Amino acid sequence: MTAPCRHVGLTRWVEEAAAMCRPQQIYWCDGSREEYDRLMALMVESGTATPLAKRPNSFLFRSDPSDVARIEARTYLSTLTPEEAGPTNNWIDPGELKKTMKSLYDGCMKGRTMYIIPFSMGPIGSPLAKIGVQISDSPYVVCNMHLMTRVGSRVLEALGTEGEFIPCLHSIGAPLEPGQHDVHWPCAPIENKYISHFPQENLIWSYGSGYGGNALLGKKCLSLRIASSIARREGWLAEHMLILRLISPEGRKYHIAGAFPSACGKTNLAMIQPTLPGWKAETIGDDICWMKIRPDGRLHAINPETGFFGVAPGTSYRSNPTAAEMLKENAIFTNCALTDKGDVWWEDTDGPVPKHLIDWKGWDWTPESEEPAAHPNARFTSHISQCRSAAGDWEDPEGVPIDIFLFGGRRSTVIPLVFESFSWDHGVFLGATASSESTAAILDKVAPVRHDPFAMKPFCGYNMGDYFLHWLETGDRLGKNAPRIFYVNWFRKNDDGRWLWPGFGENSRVLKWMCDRVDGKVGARETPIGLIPEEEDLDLSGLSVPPGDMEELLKVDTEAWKAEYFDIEVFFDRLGSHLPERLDAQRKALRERLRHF
Ligand code: OXD
Ligand code: MN
Repeated sequence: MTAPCRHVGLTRWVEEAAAMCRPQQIYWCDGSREEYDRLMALMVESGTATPLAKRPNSFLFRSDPSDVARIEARTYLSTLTPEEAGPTNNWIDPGELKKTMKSLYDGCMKGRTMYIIPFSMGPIGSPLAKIGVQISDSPYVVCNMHLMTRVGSRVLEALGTEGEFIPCLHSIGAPLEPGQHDVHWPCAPIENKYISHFPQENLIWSYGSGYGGNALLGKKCLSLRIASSIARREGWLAEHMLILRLISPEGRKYHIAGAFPSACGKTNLAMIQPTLPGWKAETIGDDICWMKIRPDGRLHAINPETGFFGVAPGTSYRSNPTAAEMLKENAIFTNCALTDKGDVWWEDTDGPVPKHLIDWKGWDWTPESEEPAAHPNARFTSHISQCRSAAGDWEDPEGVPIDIFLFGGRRSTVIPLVFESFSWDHGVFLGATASSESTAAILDKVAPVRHDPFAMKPFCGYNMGDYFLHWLETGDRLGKNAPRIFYVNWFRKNDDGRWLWPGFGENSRVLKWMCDRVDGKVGARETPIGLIPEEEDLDLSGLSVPPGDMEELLKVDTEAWKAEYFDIEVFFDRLGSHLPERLDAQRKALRERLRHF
């Protein structure tokens, strides 16, 4: 196909990539519905996609068992010096990394089509949006990008002849020789997978994986790793946060941005159905949030994506009725199990466990089988237009003004249900010291509890210490307009392993306390770790929590916090001279408060 593109720089980059990767053909994506249907039909014909009889226009994919999640050990931040990447990123010298990857890219698209996917993160033309162009040899990636971003000709038009774009080169790393039979999920072996970022050039090179954040390069690679480094230079924030609007019975709107590591219920919270009478919630985004200080002096947020790439296991009418409805049609499923009636299934969904399934690896499965039927990181992809809780103005190019920041993680002990920071600096300290128990969204084995500052450990595109400083300085610029900062933990358990808090829609009670704090309507008790509600400050009407559980949920166990404190100290020490003094002061202040409590 001849290039529909008048942009000399883009045309040249595509020609260079084609000369290196040597595809059989080049195809420029127009982003149309017809294109989506045609590529899906091709994948059904080749056996890669299974149409689902029970869900109109929905398809199941099964990946290679080596390609099921983000691989942090194969993800690189190739800044000029290791110090710029900092101790939380994997670093390789850019020259060396490019040399290795060029030899992998050499001829890697033989026998395949090279798709050129122009895309916009953020509404086209928004002052907060960025344009990227992904080159990929995966039609699965093209279809997912259609749902997750704004793809095609209208992006090329916005780019014009010399607009700025972020080049994203992706190959599954599985050339096809003439006559060679293709497999259902071609990819490269683990040791040849590279997800590489070159922040100095705003460049992304990904090789060997076709899965999720490794391959849909607009998401984690562009919108978080590269965007966070651009945001630091340009004075804004690119964050791993959901965006939620809460509306009180009186019609007052509160905007919440929340950072949680993957598999901490972020999508569920973004689609919460408040149980408190009269309260409503609207979804603006479930994963990524770009924020800029606008002329009103407040921090405005947009969701740069257009869809959800959510974890399927655990999604049900109980945990997330909005998602359960959303997935009834027009969805892509990856690594879920298949029922005999042509539906998808996963662990912890509604209804009885089927007597027979085809599991995510394509094998027969029965309830006696030892392994789960769906992979724990099985995913759904769905466009936001399918989501009944999506705010009518979710795409407003000006974004929404943020009132509240939430940090959190999955911790069965120690961390109370909710507390508020004493100040902006203390709030940044809470974000910086956030931790969570390990999840299935990453392939690598990690410690049972790991520090995941701002839920950005895998996604921060520069030195984490400098990132903390950027947050502190953003607070200085916001002054009295700075959002309030809270920390939550929905995942506390008692000694017998029973959940202490019902979670899901009931979390609205905790969110209401925050809104009331913003409006100065409700009190809090000062503790060494922050401001905690008294039981009577929370609206618990109509909720029956077993006696003693609320006390446990709102308790500060000083001895356990002293142990927690030492972990923080060890983590902060790793940042060396990049740890901002103001955060070190927060650390010392916590130590003093714990000592005197
Ligand atoms: C995600 C993640 O997939 O954070 O959103 O892992
Ligand atoms: Mn995420």
